[in-house]
Amino acid sequence: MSKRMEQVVWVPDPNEGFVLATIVDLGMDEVTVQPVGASKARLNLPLDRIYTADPHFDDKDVDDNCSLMHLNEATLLNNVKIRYSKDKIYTYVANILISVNPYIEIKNLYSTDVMTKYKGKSLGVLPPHIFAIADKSFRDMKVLKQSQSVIVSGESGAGKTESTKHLLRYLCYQWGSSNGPTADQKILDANPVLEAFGNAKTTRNNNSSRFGKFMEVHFDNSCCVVGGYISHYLLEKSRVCIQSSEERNYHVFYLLCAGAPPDIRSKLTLANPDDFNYLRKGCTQYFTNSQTTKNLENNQKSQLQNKQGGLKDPMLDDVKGFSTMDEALSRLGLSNKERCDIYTIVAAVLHLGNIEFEENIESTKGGCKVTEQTEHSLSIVANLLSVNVDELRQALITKVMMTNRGGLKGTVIMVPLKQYEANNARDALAKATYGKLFDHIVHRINTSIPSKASSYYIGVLDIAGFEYFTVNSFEQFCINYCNEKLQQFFNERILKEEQMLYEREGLAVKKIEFVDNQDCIDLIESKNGGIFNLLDEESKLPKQSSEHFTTEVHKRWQGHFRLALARASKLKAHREIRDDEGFMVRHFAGAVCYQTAQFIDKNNDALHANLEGLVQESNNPFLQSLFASSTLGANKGKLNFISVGSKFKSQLAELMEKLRSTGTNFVRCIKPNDKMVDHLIDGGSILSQLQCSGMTSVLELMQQGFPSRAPFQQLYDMYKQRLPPKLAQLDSRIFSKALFRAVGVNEGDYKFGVSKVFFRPGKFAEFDAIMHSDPENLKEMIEKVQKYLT
Ligand code: AOV
Ligand code: MG
Repeated sequence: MSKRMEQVVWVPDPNEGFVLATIVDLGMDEVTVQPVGASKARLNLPLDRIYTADPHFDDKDVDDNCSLMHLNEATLLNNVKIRYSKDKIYTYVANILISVNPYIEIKNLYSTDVMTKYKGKSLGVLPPHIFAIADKSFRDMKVLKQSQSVIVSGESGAGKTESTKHLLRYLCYQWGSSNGPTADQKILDANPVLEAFGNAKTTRNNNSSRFGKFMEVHFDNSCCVVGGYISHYLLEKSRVCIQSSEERNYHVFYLLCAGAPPDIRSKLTLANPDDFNYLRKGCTQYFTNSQTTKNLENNQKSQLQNKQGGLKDPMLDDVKGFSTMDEALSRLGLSNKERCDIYTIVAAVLHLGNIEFEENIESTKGGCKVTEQTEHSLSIVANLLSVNVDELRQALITKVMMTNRGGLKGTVIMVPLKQYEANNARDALAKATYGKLFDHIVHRINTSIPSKASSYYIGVLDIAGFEYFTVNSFEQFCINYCNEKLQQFFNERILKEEQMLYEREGLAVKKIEFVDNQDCIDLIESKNGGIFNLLDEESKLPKQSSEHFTTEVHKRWQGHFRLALARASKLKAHREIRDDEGFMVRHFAGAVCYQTAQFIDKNNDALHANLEGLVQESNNPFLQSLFASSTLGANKGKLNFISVGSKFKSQLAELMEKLRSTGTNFVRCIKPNDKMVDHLIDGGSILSQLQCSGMTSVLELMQQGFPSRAPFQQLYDMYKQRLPPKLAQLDSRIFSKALFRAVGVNEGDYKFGVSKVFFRPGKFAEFDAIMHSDPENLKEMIEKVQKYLT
């Protein structure tokens, strides 16, 4: 006991994640600890909340966390922290890569020299790197003759999109052809375009992707890049009309105002972003042209530079941004006319936002009209969209409805809209138009990148991780649902692959169980009263209400472990929520309380019948084509409903099927702090990200198994130079066995498989230490090996 009492342990700490402490007293099921540090008081903790610290915890870090002695969340956090302080942003946990956003350009981390170094190297030969994962995917694809995917996850600003770009760049650099407008160049050109239209400045990330994507790089028989394909998910359309304070709309709006050549700007009547309602409701600073950008941003720029150590923020140059986007579009094969068509739609959306309405006091029917001051905007929009100005006006301020009363049954009537309804109609048109434009752009990029002769692909998934805010709405619900599915897949893969490996290698390791989250997935997606299903049902009712929908959810899932009343949630909401205003879901990564007020609205992708009719009959063929695939027309006057949830559900099912058919690699991105600055680490937040990404459960699994492994050949190669030539010629397996006996490794600490030797946690390091000990010791070892072999 007295020995244990001096033991150094990790104990939980709300700010730092874990802090060091010494054990003062061991009770029956509680431990008394003294945290290290002068002012800290003693704590009583349950036994399972303290973790033994590894020796040399204070400065020694390891490339692969699995080579530590004690595998748990505390030692992982410590290892990641120490590495980060040494600018080692990457760490492995077996084959999973953890990547911590440095918020600063680390010199020479992604140069072509480094790319060359990583080519063909097995994982673990060189320090952990995103390039190593790219290379592994490629080698797996080639050897196993199977497509591969890399799942990149993490919260907003953790570095997913940057990681994705490094992965794609590596693949294209190594196996693309180097000249001409080839597939690989087009894959790389897709990014600035997607970012212009789908990224925006938020409070969490100056270049936040507001959509998810799966980018495939296709290879032919001889493993050269021959094509690509992009799938996209859930563009945040609400941002087109409104942004939170300090946030911006999609980059492209500013790029166009600031960077488009004068002739385009005057044709589209674009000038200062401040002139537009859709750009005014958010960030207070705009970057109108190089000059004003400088003025407006000087303050912020220097702040950023102070904070980010001169990290260049591409956001600050909208002028350059425009030409980058425009040139990329052009290289992708879009003609001047096509690009102009696109910019015209973007401008139309901006002008649309400037149309305002007021109550129509002159009319006996009530309703509203376009204000005098904004008639001008109305005609600009009509002009840009090539629709008749009066038809546009009419479509914005009235609604077509089918009567179902008495003798008038089946008659189409025009119902005047109230002012706020007209505002909604205008915003709906803007969101729908922008959404369709985004779909078109992705589609257009896909048609531009050839994909013939493809044998296999490597797909990279860049999609937002689990999230919860003070107020959570439909967007969080969808993204967390997606993360439940990905988590299930992660568990399946990591555990299954681990177990398969043990089986293949003939190791008798008992099956490891994990918490299955299928019940949570069912709650959300079940055809039989799942939340999406209930929401669609509600949307089809003539009189919809979010209170009714919410009550139905509670009724259907009463008593289910995963669902609870919103007020059961201990999470802080802005205000108390009534039972019919929301619900709480117990996700794998924690409980989230959702407010359902806007679920019905946000779940509906359809436009008012007359607005859709208007754009479909436009004289602008491009606009017409954007809306061509819509389902309307036939059911004019009926309730229009296109379910966002159902679409996402089936897209996700398709994605999961793809992922299941590929070999997978995981990259977990971690955001070090909320301030977006370098060299600052918020331990508590990192710990919770590690937990949310399932990393801590992987460690639990590994701790029970044999996490470090080395192929016989690799062991052999590792120690070859230290052996006499005669020994170095032996069969690697026989040699390894003799070596293990000679070194005297404890029987329980390792297992021999068919091609590898497996070590219990931390044991490989011990073994390696012996092998690298003083020459006398080694000599003795070699003599022993020789003795065993004769
Ligand atoms: P995200 O994709 O995970 O957020 P990003 O990849 O956009 O995050 O990264 C956010 C910012 O962090 C970038 O704009 C860079 O300034 C910086 N950064 C990320 N990775 C690196 C790196 N490896 N080296 C240097 N700086 C980096 V979101 O899309 O918001 O969920 O929706
Ligand atoms: Mg992103």
